[in-house]
Amino acid sequence: MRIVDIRVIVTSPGRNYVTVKVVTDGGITGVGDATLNGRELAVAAYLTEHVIPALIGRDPARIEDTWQYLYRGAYWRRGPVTMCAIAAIDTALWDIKGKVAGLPVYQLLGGRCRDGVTVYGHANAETVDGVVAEVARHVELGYRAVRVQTGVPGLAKTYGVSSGDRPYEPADAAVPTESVFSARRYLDHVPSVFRRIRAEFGPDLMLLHDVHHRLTPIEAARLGKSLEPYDLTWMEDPVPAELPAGYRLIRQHTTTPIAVGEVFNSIWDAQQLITEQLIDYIRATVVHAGGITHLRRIFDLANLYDVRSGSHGASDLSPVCLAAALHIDLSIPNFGLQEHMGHPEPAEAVFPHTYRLDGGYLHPSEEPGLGVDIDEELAARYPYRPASLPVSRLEDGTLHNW
Ligand code: KDG
Ligand code: MG
Repeated sequence: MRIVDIRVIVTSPGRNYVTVKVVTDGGITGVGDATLNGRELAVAAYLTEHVIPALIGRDPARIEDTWQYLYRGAYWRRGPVTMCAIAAIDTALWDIKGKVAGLPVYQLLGGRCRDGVTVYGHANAETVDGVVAEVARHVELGYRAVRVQTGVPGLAKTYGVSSGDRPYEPADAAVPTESVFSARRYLDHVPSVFRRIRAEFGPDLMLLHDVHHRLTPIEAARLGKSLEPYDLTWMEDPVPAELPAGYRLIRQHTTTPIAVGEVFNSIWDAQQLITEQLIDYIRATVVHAGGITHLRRIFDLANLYDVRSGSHGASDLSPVCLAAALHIDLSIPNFGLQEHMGHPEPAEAVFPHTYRLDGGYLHPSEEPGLGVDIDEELAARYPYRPASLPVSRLEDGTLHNW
């Protein structure tokens, strides 16, 4: 079997997505997600100019060798653009292998380790009353775990909170918009939100919160400590992860579990946090961390150190990525939680899929391969629209982490 064509499909059914379709001489095709929010065309160009020409004529069955060829074989390696491109090709090759074998990908990965994939949904609102209603809506839908984000008094816009009644979408303009953050206002407010939510919903519901890299280590330690009475499942990305020592400091002060890694691209980004047991959940996922092949490697390392998976699953990770993530989630021993934000309605149609949500569980497709595709004709009706992630400043105008 040979690869005869690889198409890069850029489409915007409600938001931008980049998808590769690998075509083989026998007619079997595979898909992979290559979306890097706000930097989509950089990945598309890397694929078109540097990756695809080298892959035509290769045997699609050689997944590991192709991964090594694209990673080790490139002198300029790692980084989000490169790793998204590798991820997309790798995912598509697993899809092809499943179709050739006549098996869903999770069977190729060792088979089922659980009955379903526990997911967490997103409850967000500007006010505490509003977010209570949103959590109630998720509980009604069957979710067993909910991420809670609210506005902060005194700040015009807060990460994770929708504007109006549209689903939350941070990539909101062609040129980055700006918002203002204050650690003092944020730290004063967040514990009161979780006090209320825990009181309203009792002890069973798993609660999560995303700090989105906004705090310093000592501020994060204070937040973790103040949230302990409300028994969070995790506090996410409390500080940027360039400096793992920051997590050592947070750990010395709080037992609130920590989840990190949605921006990680490789096992090397996660190695120290995992091997020093500085985190509880590793949030790397298929599209940003080198595909199914490499993510399995990260989760295997995590398993040795009692760190569980908690894969990123925001709406900018396409249904192709989610489909692939579910096959991994089902088949690894150390699964923790899977994020489930859902996708814009037109995207659900552009990416026909057979994974399904049942109560608080997602179930991967039972079809051979990943069980997801891209309708290229429909995709062509949604042309790319430039959209950037915002930037964040402190109240005095200093540029901060978004
Ligand atoms: O593209 C960036 C988003 O995927 C990210 O901001 C979402 O932090 C996020 C999350 O936890 O879903
Ligand atoms: Mg996050």
